[in-house]
Amino acid sequence: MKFADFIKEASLKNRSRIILALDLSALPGNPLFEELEEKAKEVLNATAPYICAVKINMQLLLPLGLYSGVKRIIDETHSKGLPIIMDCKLSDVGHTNKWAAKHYFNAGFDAMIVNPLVGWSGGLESVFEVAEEYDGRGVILLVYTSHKAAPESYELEVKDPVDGRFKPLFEIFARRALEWNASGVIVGGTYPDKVRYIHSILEGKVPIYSPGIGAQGGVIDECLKAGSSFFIIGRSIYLSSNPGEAARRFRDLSWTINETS
Ligand code: NUP
Repeated sequence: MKFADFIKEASLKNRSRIILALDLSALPGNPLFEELEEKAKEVLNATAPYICAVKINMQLLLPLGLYSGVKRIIDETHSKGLPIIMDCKLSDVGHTNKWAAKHYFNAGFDAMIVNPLVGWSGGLESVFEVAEEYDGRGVILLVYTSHKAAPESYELEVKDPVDGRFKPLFEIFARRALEWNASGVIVGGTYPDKVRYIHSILEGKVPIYSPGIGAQGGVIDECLKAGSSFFIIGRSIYLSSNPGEAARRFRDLSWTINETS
């Protein structure tokens, strides 16, 4: 099943727009290091009925390894009928990107997050090609990050090669999502005004994924009204004394309207 359909189906089934950022981590020597996979699976099991996808980042990939612990987490996620996204923010040259995409998709990831800064030709073109070869896996573009310094880079005024006018960098990135037929864009939930503006550029054709909810200060309701389709949440769930209950609460907040866009 294509990624876009997979996440939509999981979202409707669990009535949730919450993507679990499964970011537990530990260094060797820390007792958690040996139990990392088990603890990650515990959080996954507790939250699975209330989420529509899982997202993996370097916190688990580096200690567990792609074809060992992470592969088992991918399989466990799929066994619950949920898609899983690799948050690698890829931004290298084409042949390197191509191998990264092949490995992530071969291991079973349904989508990956990439950085549009590197551009199309000799950059991300190869990733979109590999995603198609793997029967429509997803490619999600990082358009406006959630952290404090985001405006310092994403609002840099740059000359648009299409019309020669100066625009903030994130506007060019949003347009690339449309041109490249991306499966989604990341826009920080800490900037609901940017979610609204980017939603208007995308005309509802590309779903907005918003990290930064909870621990970073973003609020679901504001982003939902501004146009976010999905909410990526990590610490406010996995550091909670009851991750299942925390996920359920966020799920209820995320599902105040009935259809995924
Ligand atoms: O702009 C971004 N902000 C962000 O927090 C883009 C991201 N991919 N993330 C990731 O989302 C971050 O690396 C982490 O994996 C997750 C948010 O986690 P938390 O702040 O909810 O714990």
